[in-house]
Amino acid sequence: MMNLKAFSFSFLLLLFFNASMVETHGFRSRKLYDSNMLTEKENWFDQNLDHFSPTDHSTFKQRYFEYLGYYKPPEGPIFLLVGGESEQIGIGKSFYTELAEKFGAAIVSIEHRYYGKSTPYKELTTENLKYLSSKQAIFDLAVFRQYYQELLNAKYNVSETENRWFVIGGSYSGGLAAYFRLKFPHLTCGAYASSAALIAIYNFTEYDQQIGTTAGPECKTVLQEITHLVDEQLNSDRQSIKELFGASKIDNDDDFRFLVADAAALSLQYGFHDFVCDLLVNAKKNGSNILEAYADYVKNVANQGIFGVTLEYYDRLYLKDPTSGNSAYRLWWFYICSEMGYFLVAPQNDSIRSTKLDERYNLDFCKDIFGEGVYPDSDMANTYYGGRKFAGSRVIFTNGSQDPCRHISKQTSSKDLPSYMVECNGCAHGIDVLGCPYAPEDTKGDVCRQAVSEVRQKIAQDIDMWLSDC
Ligand SMILES: *[C@@H]1O[C@H](CO)[C@@H](O)[C@H](O)[C@H]1NC(C)=O
Ligand SMILES: *[C@@H]1O[C@H](CO)[C@@H](O)[C@H](O)[C@H]1NC(C)=O
Ligand SMILES: *[C@@H]1O[C@H](CO)[C@@H](O)[C@H](O)[C@H]1NC(C)=O
Ligand SMILES: *[C@@H]1O[C@H](CO)[C@@H](O)[C@H](O)[C@H]1NC(C)=O
Ligand SMILES: CC(=O)N[C@H]1CO[C@H](CO)[C@@H](O)[C@@H]1O
Repeated sequence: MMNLKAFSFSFLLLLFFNASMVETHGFRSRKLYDSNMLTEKENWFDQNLDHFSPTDHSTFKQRYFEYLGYYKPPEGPIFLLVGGESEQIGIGKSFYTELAEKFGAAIVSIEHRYYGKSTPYKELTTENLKYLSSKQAIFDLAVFRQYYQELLNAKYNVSETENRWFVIGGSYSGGLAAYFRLKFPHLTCGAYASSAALIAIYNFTEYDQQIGTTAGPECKTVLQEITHLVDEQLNSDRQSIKELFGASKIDNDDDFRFLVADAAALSLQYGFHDFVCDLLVNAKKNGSNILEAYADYVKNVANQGIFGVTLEYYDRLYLKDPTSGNSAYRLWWFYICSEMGYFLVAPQNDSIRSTKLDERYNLDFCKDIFGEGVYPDSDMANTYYGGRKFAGSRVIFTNGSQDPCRHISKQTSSKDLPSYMVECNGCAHGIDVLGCPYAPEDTKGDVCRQAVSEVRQKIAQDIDMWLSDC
């Protein structure tokens, strides 16, 4: 959701992707084809609610899935797929599970605390959200790792055995995988962090700038024109412009502005440049109404939740409600608002989004939803995890050349912390895991598929090297 948010894939996207990209972890895909599921059988264990309290020993039920079909007991490695900002419904086939098959690994996948069924509270009041943080989440992984190791030992009648663990995630959960390796290096042999949200940034202006670069000058100009037209019409007739976009229920005008900006950004973040830009550039060239063309696009994207988010994701009145239907949105915003920032503010110069989407907008949004005193401390997050000076080891980072979130991932590459750039038109968020946004027979996708395949080989080599030396 950060707009990272958008780590999401839902049904329609599958039309564009080949089957192997139907994938969950970290990228918030929720709707999977059953045939691609390796398991949907739930398992539960008791997790500590607060890892940092000396006196409170309450627990909650945390959900996980396991798949042992590829496992070569008793020495095969264990791949821990880290749950991110969505509910987990099982383990689906993906590049991650291909790797597990290659290495004879057991696969375990754990749902993130508070999301899906792993929630300690029914009502997500701000008070009840106090145990939702990345710190608690990585301690969850540590506790689970010990628990599951014993469970597996019992299952195979071995004792005192320690399998080689490897943690894997993408986007937000890619960041968690890297943080886990950083804080608990003795519990893993390494981590693979795809398009990871690693560095906290308060004013995340690079996001809008990268969207502009990815869109290209022609499309960017049309997007800016749309922003301008929307701003004008909000001043003259705010109801009818919202109606045009099918978004009458978003009362706050700036929330609406955010929706207008984000709907285009989502396509670009996921490599679907043509999906939005061809439409707009054509409409502009043939003299049709660009606002109407774009409004139709936004309705399509937001009503159907094509990128995993619907109108409610932008609507503070909805988000405010601690019992609202889609709790994942509220949970994600709490993380943004209380910890990391990633405020998608308009850059000072040449922005695509409305300049009204500034720091103040974001702070008010957080305050309206969660109450006074909830605001992020990005500096503190970077102090805790390292930020640009991330000092972990044996973490593989990847980033897509067109992904706006690459700017919060690892900036440099070194032997112990390799960072691979997957470079092509369409190489965007999670590209190495999700695969190319082209149909298999589309020759336009050849460059992309080649780039993905090369990086995947490097990833497998690194994992091989670290597992054999662990
Ligand atoms: C472990 O031991 C139990 C009891 O001795 C036995 O029933 C089971 O088949 C064994 N499992 C494996 C995987 O060897
Ligand atoms: C964020 O941007 C605002 C201007 O929009 C500026 O006043 C503020 O100092 C910036 N904050 C940080 C932490 O960079
Ligand atoms: C102009 O382009 C838009 C977007 O591609 C298309 O939907 C529309 O039919 C075109 N109109 C004309 C008159 O060609
Ligand atoms: C503002 O953006 C334009 C277009 O990208 C660029 O040409 C110009 O140099 C920028 N100005 C500043 C002050 O950064
Ligand atoms: C922001 C960014 O692009 N980060 C890195 C992505 O990966 C390449 C290749 O290692 C790096 O050079 C980039 O700095």
